[in-house]
Order: sequence, then structure tokens, then C-alpha cells
Amino acid sequence: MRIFSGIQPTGRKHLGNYIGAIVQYVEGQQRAADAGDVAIYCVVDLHAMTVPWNPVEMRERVYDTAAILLAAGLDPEKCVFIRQSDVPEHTELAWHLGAVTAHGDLNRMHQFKEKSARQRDLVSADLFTYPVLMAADVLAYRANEVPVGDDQRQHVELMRDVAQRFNERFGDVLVVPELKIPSVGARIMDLQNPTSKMSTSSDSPEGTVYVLDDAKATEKKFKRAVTDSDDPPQIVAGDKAKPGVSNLVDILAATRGCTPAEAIASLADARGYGDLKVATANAVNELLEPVRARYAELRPDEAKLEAIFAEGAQKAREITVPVLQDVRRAIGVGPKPR
Ligand code: AQP
Repeated sequence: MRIFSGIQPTGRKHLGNYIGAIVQYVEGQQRAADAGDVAIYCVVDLHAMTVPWNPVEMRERVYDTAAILLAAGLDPEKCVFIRQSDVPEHTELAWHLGAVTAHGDLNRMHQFKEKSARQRDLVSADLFTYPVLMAADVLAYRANEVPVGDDQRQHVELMRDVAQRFNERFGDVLVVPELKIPSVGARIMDLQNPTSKMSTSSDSPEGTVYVLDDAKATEKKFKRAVTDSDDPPQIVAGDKAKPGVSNLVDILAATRGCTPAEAIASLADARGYGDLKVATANAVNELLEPVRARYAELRPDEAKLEAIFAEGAQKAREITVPVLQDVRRAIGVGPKPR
């Protein structure tokens, strides 16, 4: 059972990234090792080039993201931890997969529609073909499982279609991976606008809780979270008519590692939404305070982070080079096989 997932080095990571993806990564590295296989986690710097970027800041953000992941519990002894641009098989496979990807399928991607609408200058070809590179990231490892948040569902479905189409045409070369989204917290919503997902590009600093926010700032954001005016207050989960309260319950449950029903039961004596907000802020701070402290230790040592990436790339290429040899042989490029 092999796992692959990637995370962008865009800006600071938020609570949605943490609950939707990073918690799953940490759990997955042990599960893959127990099954005699490996989990590969990737800081996807090439994906960050699909929208405008600053080259100097890009390197800094890659280190920031790497240090957050390591602080959260990724262990380079247990998993393969890489920077996407260090493993050239990702981009080569993307080209080969582009040949079996329908233009019309890429046109239907929600993320392309949303992000292209926001670009003021250039809508790049890379933004359009981003899901093909994401497919290559996973398929180059013959990974079985892709842990992501709910917003990536459509991209994983596309990569499954691409792998199937490739195999139908060229033989059983690639593995068709499965989507894995968390049962609670697959879509953490913005605290100020709880009908929209918490997002890096939303420009909602008060509604977005960053992993590296300090405890006070985190508490303040939760205290100001939008709920509703029900009187008496109703603390419920999964209610579309009460998105703010449902989101807080989901965050409380996901950070405590319990079910939404258990989180609600723990608030049986709550006098109002204030108690829900304080309980959620406390649970988030309890989860993130140790991560923030470890981040402060890890982030300054860039040479160590580079050494971890170098070792990761070496281990990664032990998997990807043979897969690409099989792909080249199957599609008829490169020298005649002997
Ligand atoms: N709100 C969310 N709830 C649960 N999971 C989420 N993810 C993102 N937002 C939420 C999951 O986090 C992982 C990494 O996402 P990314 O690499 O796309 O990082 P990002 O660009 O910083 O995240 P955003 O916020 O999704 O950016 P925008 O909206 O600007 O594109 C993925 O597994 C994702 O599902």
C-alpha cells in the first residue's frame, strides 16, 4: 500500500491544509511502513508556478512548508520527503500523460475556472495543465492512495481516468490510485465566510487560521467567528442552514480526534456559541502549539532541510526511474528495448 500526496509552498499553511491533508500524512507514513511500503510526500514547487510567483520568495516558502510538515510529525526516516522539482520524472511523465488527457476534461476543472477568473494578466498554459502534472506526481510512484482535502476530489478523479486510459491503450503499466479524504474536516470553511472553504488565496485574514498564528491570534479569530442568531443556540453538525456552527463543530472534532456527535456531547452544558468558540480555539491551540515550537527550531537550518530533500530525491528516483523506463517502453519512445 503506497501513498503519495503533494502540498503547495504558497504562503503560510492554514488549518484547512493541516486537518485536510497534514494530519492524514502523519498517520499515513506509519500505515504505509506497517504494510511494508512507503508514503511519499512532496512540496510541489512546480505547481506554485501556475499563478504569479516571486522566484526569491518561492525558495523561502518551500523551506517554510518543509519545516511545517516536519514539525507536524513527518519523519524522513519513515517516509520519502521530496521537493517536486528535484525529481525530473514528474515533469517527463506529465508530458506523456498529456497525450492521453482530453482537453475537454481539463476545461471542466473547477479549480481552473476559479483561478483563471482571478488572473489579471496571464492565464498560463501551466494553470490549465496543472491536473496533468498532479496526475504524474502520483502515477510516477504507482501509488495506491492519495490523501487530500475534498477540494482535490475532481483532480484525483481525473488522474484515475488518465491512468485507466493509459493502461487501456498501452497495457497495465500504471496503478489507478484511490482518493482518501478525512471523515471529519475534509472541507474546513472560512471562519468569517463559512460557505466558502478556508483558502490561501481568499484574502480573508480574519477567517483564515494559520498554523503559525500565535495562540492569542488564534483565539481572537475563533471568538469573532461567524455563527448565527438562533435563540436558544443550537450546536449541531452537518447542517447546511448553519454553516458557521457546523464548521466549528467539525474543527473541534477533527482537532480532538473524535466524532462531531462526541464534540457536541462535550458541550452539553454550553451556555451559548461563546463556549463552542472557546473550546474550539483551545483544542486548535493545544494541537498546534507544539508544532509552532518545533517549527521555530527547524526552520533556520536550511542546510539540514536541503539534506533531507537530497536524500528524499535519491529514494524517490529509485521508484520513479524504473516506472518511467516502463512508460517509455510502452509508448515507443527512446531506444528499442533489448
Ligand atoms: N479548507 C480546506 N479544508 C480541508 N482541506 C483543505 N486543503 C486545502 N484547503 C482545505 C487541502 O490541503 C492540501 C494542500 O493544499 P494545496 O497544496 O492546494 O495548498 P494551498 O494552495 O495553500 O491550499 P488552498 O487553500 O487550497 O489554496 P487555494 O484555495 O488558494 O488554491 C490539499 O490536499 C487540499 O485538499
